[in-house]
Amino acid sequence: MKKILVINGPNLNFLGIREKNIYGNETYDDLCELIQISAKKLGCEVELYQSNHEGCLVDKIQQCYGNKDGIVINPAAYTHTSVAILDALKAVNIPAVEVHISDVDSREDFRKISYAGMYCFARVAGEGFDGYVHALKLLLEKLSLCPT
Ligand code: CA2
Repeated sequence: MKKILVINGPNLNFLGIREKNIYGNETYDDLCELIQISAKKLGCEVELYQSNHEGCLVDKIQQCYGNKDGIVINPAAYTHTSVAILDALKAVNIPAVEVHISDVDSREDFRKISYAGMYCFARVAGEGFDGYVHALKLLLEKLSLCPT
């Protein structure tokens, strides 16, 4: 069974509490439940992680080395700033998909740049929570093409 890390960056633990017009009414716990239910249906094992700290996200990505088959990542605001997260993804060198709840390209200009996206083989944006399920499917498809 493929082992996937789903990793979320800063403030996503506030989902469903503020900015509901952009990110919806559902909470981070609801998101985790959706992902785990979908993972079961898709036949993969998912570990979920969220942090507000860049270094913790880097540490968690590094721990994937030799332990995970792929990564689904929403780096949140660090998408647009973090070369450290890009370098960590490059260092572990396993397939990764970038996901965003909102349609980042139709928002402010500063959200158009994505450092993590320079490594990820695919990006899903603007599909709400379902985007995580879409990202998982893309990752599993990719992994089935390159079995280890
Ligand atoms: O659309 C996404 O998933 C984002 O990654 C979310 C980030 C944003 O900086 C990216 O440009 C796009 C922000 C996450 C903040 O989440 C909140 C949730 C509830 C209340 C406040 C913030």
